[in-house]
Amino acid sequence: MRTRTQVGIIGAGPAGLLLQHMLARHGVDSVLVENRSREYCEKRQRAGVLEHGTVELLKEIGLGDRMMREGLLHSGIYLQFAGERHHLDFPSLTGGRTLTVYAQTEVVKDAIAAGHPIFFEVSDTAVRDIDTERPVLSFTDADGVAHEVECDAIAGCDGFHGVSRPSMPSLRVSERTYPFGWLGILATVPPSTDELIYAHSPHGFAMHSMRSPEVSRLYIQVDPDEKIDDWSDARIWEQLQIRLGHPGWTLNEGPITEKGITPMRSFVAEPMRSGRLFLAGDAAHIVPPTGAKGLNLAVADVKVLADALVRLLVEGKSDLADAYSETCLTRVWRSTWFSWYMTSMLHRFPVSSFSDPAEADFQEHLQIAQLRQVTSSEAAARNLAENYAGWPLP
Ligand code: RFL
Ligand code: PHB
Repeated sequence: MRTRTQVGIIGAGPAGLLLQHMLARHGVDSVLVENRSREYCEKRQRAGVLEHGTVELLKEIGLGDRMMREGLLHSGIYLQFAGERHHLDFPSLTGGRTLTVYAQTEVVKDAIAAGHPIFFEVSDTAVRDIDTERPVLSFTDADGVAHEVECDAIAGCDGFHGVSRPSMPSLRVSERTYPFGWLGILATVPPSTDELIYAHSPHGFAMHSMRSPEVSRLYIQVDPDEKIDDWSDARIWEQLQIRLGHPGWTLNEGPITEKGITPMRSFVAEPMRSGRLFLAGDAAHIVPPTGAKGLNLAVADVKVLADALVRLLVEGKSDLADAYSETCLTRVWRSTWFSWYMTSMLHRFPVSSFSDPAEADFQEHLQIAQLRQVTSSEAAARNLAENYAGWPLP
């Protein structure tokens, strides 16, 4: 079946869904294809922290009502190390910027509920003719019908394992793989803390986040090749108690409803555009989760892309589309730096990751020195807070 739309979008993650919604508000029509089911997309557990700018954007585009009712407003984080726990107050350090804890999966649900055209459970997604003004998005729908959609532009919002990035003719890739992963759990137990806790400990990093007044989200650093089956619930709680433990504070335990291991890597592909194919979100870049930047970066990309496509397709001007890659990459590299900084400061690097064991000791001392700086110097704290709370959206 041959059809036509203005923008073909691949991927029903936050990037693709929010792009579709922003385009629709400007009268630009689109078709979105997703290879998973709607139920899978709405259940997948991922990020949880929305930057100030992301929250403002969701409100502006009419997707903020439930977030404003159910999201948890946060004014900072705790940093814990060497038996100390310090609070960083973001509003006073950043001139009023706050964070909202509202799960990515809820943002996805809200955007799908907006009701724009989405084909779930597609297969054989492919793009061609991206160097022409009529690129084609092809796929087979859930009923087995083959589609060819002629577009003015295609947005590759299909995550790290999608088909868009491999369709780009030439890319420069920068990459770092960290020698650890994160084991994350969801537990039915009220959070034991008012703000997120990032803990550096001799046993490895741990973090306490949350999803609601009834549900906690917690993470521990593990070896990247660990198997989740080797981690019983009791073993996970034991490590969380050791790593997050603090005098006078209790970590409440509860039933674990979900657990999984995510490897930690940084990845940036440049440029983010070739002809009429534009990459956005995880399709173009991955950051380790320590800085809570992945989702927010995907949102920033599609804000820039929506503006560029409206300008191109409604006003007939290509200036913003031509600048798309460069505009996004400035922020991408800033987030990549911040995610590296948080990751390097907070994790325990295995001795095997150094050529000389004395270097492991050296690294550990540098980390503590850096944490002391961030928790005692207002200038250092402000640097962390400004980056964590996020920069205004373009
Ligand atoms: P997504 O969310 O990965 O969405 C991409 C969508 O594209 C679909 N897709 C295809 N559809 C059609 N045809 C194809 N050939 C396709 N190939 C793929 C996929 O099914 C999917 O629905 O990318 P997007 O929209 O760019 O959003 C980015 C964020 O999801 C991501 O940056 C963060 O969630 C990263 N991330 C985390 N970030 C945090 O800040 N904190 C976290 O705790 C956190 N946990 C995570 C994460 C990423 C994970 N991934 C990608 C493995 C945990 C995991 C498991
Ligand atoms: C989460 O709530 O899942 C979360 C929060 C902060 C991070 C990473 C993940 O840095």
